[in-house]
Amino acid sequence: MTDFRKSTVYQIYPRSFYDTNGDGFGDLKGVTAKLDYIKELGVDYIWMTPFFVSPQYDNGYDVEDYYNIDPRYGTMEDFEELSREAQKRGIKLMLDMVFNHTSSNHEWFQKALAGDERYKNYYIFKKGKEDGSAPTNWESKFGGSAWEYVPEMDEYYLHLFHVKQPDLNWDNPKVRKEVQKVVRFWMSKGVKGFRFDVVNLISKDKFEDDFEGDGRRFYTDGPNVHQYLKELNAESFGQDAEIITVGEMSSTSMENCFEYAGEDSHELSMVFSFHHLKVDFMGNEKWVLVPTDFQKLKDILFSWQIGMAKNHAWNAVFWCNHDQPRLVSRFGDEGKYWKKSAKMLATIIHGLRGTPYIYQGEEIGMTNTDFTDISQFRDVESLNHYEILQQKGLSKEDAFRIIQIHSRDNGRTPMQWNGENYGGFTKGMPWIGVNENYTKINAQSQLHDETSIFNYYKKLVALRKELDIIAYGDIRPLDVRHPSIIAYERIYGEEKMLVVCNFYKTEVVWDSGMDLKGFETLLGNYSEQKIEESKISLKPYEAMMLYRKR
Ligand code: TEU
Ligand code: CA
Repeated sequence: MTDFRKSTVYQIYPRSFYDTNGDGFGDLKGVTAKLDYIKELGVDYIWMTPFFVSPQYDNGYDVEDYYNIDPRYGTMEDFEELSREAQKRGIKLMLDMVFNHTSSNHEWFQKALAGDERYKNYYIFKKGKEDGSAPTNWESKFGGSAWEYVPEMDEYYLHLFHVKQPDLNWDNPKVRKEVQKVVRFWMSKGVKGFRFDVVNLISKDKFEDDFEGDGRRFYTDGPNVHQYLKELNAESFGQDAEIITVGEMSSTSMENCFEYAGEDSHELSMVFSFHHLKVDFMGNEKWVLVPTDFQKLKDILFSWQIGMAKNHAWNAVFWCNHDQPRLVSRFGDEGKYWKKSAKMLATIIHGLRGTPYIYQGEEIGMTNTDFTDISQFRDVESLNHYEILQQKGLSKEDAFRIIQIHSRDNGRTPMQWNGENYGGFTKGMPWIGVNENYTKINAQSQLHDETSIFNYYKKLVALRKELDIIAYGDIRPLDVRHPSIIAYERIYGEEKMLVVCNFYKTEVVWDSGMDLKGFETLLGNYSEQKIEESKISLKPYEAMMLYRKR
């Protein structure tokens, strides 16, 4: 049995991965076709974002039928073939379960709208205020009110996300049973991993106006969330010790994560939290342009590392996913130091305590989109906020600039496989533009280049398997206040590992304050490391992992 603490997960956004039938959408057969590539990277799991039947208002996070595959992505036979082929290669599948909400096309919601009380109770319908306005002033994460009025019922339903994504009522035991059934169905198909979408939002507490924020404090980490997760665990995935789970935790608190991902809490194996990725936000406000707060990034990363370890809880560690801009564009350098900075950023994450996740294209250093016009964007969140920003008084140009930087579409342009048309993603017309830099940045050109970003990731994945210290060692942050260095030490018995990275392009000499005699280099993004007594000289974006047996 693979120990998930030694494992690495590769995330696939199937619609942008590889298209086998020329309709411009990636598909399940496309994932099967690329399994050897994934195997080459050495990862243990593939997390695939939702490919269930869906009208695709939110690219599959609006599920209409949890038991069937959307024809756009293929068939159940395609899924079974993928599962078999993955298994042959020692790769397990992790599916994405979206249970905070369904699509408004879901049979349950349709019945609810038709007046069936049983199904009305599956969702959160409320009367408006006395003046007829929405029950609370909560905002949808995609912009606008979180409530939608249904005239026939004279009631509103809650949608924390898209208006086509009504929130489920987890306080109804029937809903919880339905959800358990879905998980068991996919377990019966041999699935060994589950990612639960925004699962800390399932227990809504008080339906009150929020005069301090957008409402999130009334539904985040709600009062029954732990109980519901323990129940889901007991009634489904907890019955198979091989299954690993990760909860996507929106605006969560660390204290809650001790329990969500605690060794003995019987909830989930690990959690995604996002605080370390809000370091280029203004508080919770994403639609602004502010420089990265490096100190904040370190403080958050390290406090989670230490806090979770102390409380015997496990982190998922990551920079990227389908909701995030591309890593090199965001925290590195797309230009001269593209390769160096991509490797440096990878080093930071892959040396940490936790299970690392690599998002498709990250391993070849893909960059943000090169879109020049709003019509090229597809994501509903981006399009909504483009309008909202202008309503707030921003010019078209300023609003566009913000979308360019923060849009989720940055992470959703097609995987760049080779130098052929559309980066080899499709023979048809891709559903979203391919970045023109595919001639330079593509998988094919990196596979056989020892110095490529791909091969660097491959080494990081292998090292975690080889060295127990990476998986199990304690962590101690070093020189946390340093303005350009991020460094930490891992400790495991007599062994020590040192991770030192220059986050910027200015060369710097760092005094570690310790005797570095006996340390050997495990990995670095320059061919030689300059270490003298306690000092390390770091070139632009230099990163290294050093190791000493005792
Ligand atoms: O995302 C949850 C979420 O709150 C954010 O990632 C959000 O999409 C964004 O940061 C807002 O600025 C999950 C999925 O990963 C995402 O793709 C879905 O759209 C969302 O849930 C709804 O299911
Ligand atoms: Ca296709």
